[in-house]
Amino acid sequence: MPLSGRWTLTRYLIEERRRYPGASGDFNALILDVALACKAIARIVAFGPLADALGTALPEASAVGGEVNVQGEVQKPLDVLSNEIFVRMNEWNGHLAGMASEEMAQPAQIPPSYQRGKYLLVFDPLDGSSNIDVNVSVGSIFSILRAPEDVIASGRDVTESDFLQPGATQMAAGYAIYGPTTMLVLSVGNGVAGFTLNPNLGEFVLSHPNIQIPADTTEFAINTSNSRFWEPPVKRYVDECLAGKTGPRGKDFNMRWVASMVADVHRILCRGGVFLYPWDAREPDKPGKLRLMYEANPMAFLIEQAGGAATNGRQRILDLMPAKLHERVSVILGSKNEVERATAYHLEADGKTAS
Ligand code: P6P
Repeated sequence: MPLSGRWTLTRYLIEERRRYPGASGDFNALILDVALACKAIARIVAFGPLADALGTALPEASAVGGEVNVQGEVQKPLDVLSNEIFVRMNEWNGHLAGMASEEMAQPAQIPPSYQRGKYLLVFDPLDGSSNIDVNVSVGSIFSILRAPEDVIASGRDVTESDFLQPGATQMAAGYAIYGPTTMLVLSVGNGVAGFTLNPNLGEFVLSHPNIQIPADTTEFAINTSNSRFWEPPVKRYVDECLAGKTGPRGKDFNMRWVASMVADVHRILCRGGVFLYPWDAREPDKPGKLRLMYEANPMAFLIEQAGGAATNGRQRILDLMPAKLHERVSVILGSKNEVERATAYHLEADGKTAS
């Protein structure tokens, strides 16, 4: 039985590993390196504009995997610097066949001086970074896939197509949220656990052992300034929420929009809710704003593992077959009954019925 407030992330991973007696420990070690990268980013984010003035060094990053090429000062945009931290703190560990990130057009190869492993790491190193300047919570999102068998066997360079796997194949997904506290929220396929960074120990300590999302909610999250660009089923769903007790829902709703996906999803994991970033007519050629591989898929994995649902309005997000590494997708995720209702409205509008 996980002991909240007592187990570290390491203890949790070791206990989870008991389900796989033949496991080598590589998977756990990779997750711990990802967690270390998040701790390094948390430290930089915490200094905000002061980091530049104080020339804050990056001890964690510079001590691991060679020189950090920004001389320790946060003089680069934080999201680019966060990307470099993820790459530097994972490229050397021998567990990865390759990496892909929102900040890199092409996948990153593991340098020939390092051993290559069997996993692929996909990440958005600093999501919501536009909120940094106004001190609103931001986060890092990550997803771990198994590399194709021929990549593992040959140790060859990875290509974009090696990453194009449906979200249902993820072996783990999680995010770090840099807020009043720094937390790591993780699933290795057996539910969702939340860890709070103990600043005195520098350890992620289990604080939310088994996160579950209520099937119903009275809270929705969407950027309503886009309402004139929405499809009719989105408008119908949101208008019914706004009508509250006076409308077909018969109950009042509350609205939240942080404009930082990690913060909005974290709130939903903690107390329920539904998050929508649908297609809109502003850029009709784009299926949505959010990215499938390193935003929607990891978040959908967590949400489903916590008993929620996640669709693109018509299909389960984790079933979608990616065609491009940086492709975008519409996202409706959160409390199961609300996601199913909003999805049913889309299918009804298409002349179909929910399966
Ligand atoms: P908007 C942040 O830039 C982000 O990618 C997500 O974290 C967030 O949910 C969304 O965009 C906010 O978008 O259009 O409301 O600024």
